[in-house]
Amino acid sequence: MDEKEIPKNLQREDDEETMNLISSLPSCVDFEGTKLCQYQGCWYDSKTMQGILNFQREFEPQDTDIVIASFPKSGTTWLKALTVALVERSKHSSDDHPLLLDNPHGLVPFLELIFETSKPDMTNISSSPRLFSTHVAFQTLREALKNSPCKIVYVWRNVKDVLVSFWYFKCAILKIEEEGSMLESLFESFCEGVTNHGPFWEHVLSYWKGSLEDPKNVLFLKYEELKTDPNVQLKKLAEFLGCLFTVEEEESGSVEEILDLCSLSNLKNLEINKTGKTARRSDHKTFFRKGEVGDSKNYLTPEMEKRIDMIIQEKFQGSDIEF
Ligand code: PAP
Repeated sequence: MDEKEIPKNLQREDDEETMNLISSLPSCVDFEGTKLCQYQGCWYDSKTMQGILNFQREFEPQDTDIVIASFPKSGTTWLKALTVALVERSKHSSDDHPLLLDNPHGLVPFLELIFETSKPDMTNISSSPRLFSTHVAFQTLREALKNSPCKIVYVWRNVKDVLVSFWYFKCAILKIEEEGSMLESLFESFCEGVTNHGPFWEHVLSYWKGSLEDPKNVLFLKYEELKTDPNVQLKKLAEFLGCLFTVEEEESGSVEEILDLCSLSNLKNLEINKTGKTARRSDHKTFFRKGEVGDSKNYLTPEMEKRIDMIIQEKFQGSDIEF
C-alpha cells in the first residue's frame, strides 16, 4: 500500500472526527520515515488507518461474504486467484475466465482501500458470495464484520521470505534498484515490529488464535503447504468454503485445472498481468516474482537470519506454529 497522506480534496466530510481519533493514537516512524499509528495491536499509516476506521464503521457484511486475509507478501494474490477460480468454477469456461481479464487484486478488493476516501457503492457488487480481502489484524477485521458468520481465509508465510518479498516489491514500485541499504533498514523496522500492518507476529498470532476459537469460520493456511501440496490445500479450502469438488469434477481434472490457471507462471504471463495496473497505479507485474520457498537465504546475512530466528522463536513460543 502507498503510505502517502490523504490529499485535502479527497477527504470526506466526516474525516475530522476520524483524523482526531488517528492523531490521538500512539505513533512512531518506520524505515522510510512514514508516520505509523498503533491501532488494536498493529501499526498502520494514516491513509490505511482512515480506511480501517471507515470500514469498521460502515461495512455491512452479508453472511455469505468471504474475506481473504493476510500480512502483506504472504501469498495474497495467489489465494485471491484460487478463491475466485474455486467459487466461480461453474460460471466460466477457460476462455472467458475473469482471471484472464483482471488481476486478482482487481477481482477481490481490499476492504480498507474501498473505504479509504469516498463512501463506496456496494450495491453494484452483486455476485454471491462477495469476495473481499484485507491486510488488517484479526481483531480489527472481526469488529468490522459485526458478528456476521463470514468465512475468513488467512494465508501466512515464512517471515524471512515475506521480508525479502516486501523489499523487492518496495523497490519495484519506487522503480529503484534493489538496494542492500534499504533491506537493512527494513529489516530493523521489521525486527522492531514497526512496519505497516506489523508486528508480523501479532498479525499471524491474531488469526491463529481466531482459527482455534472459530474453526468453522476462520481457516489458517500456510503458503509453503500450498506450494508443496496444492491439491490437498485446494480441496481443504473448497471444503471450508462449502463448495466441495464432486467425484465427477475430481475425475475430470477440475482441481488441477484451477491450480494450473492460478499458477505463478500462468498468471505472470497473462497479458493483463504483464501490462496492467491496479486502481492505485501499481504495475500488476510487481505482484508476481519468484514465489520460491527459502529465497530469502540469497539476500539475508547469517547474522540477520539468526536475529530474526530468535525473535520468531520467542514470539511464537506456546503456539504450534512452525516456521
Ligand atoms: P500482496 O500482499 O502485495 O498482495 P502477495 O501476493 O501476498 O502480495 O505476495 C507476493 C508474493 O507471492 C511474491 O513472492 P516472492 O516475492 O517471494 O516471489 C509473489 O511472487 C508470490 N506469488 C504471486 N502469485 C503467486 C502464485 N500464483 N503462486 C505462488 N506465489 C505467488
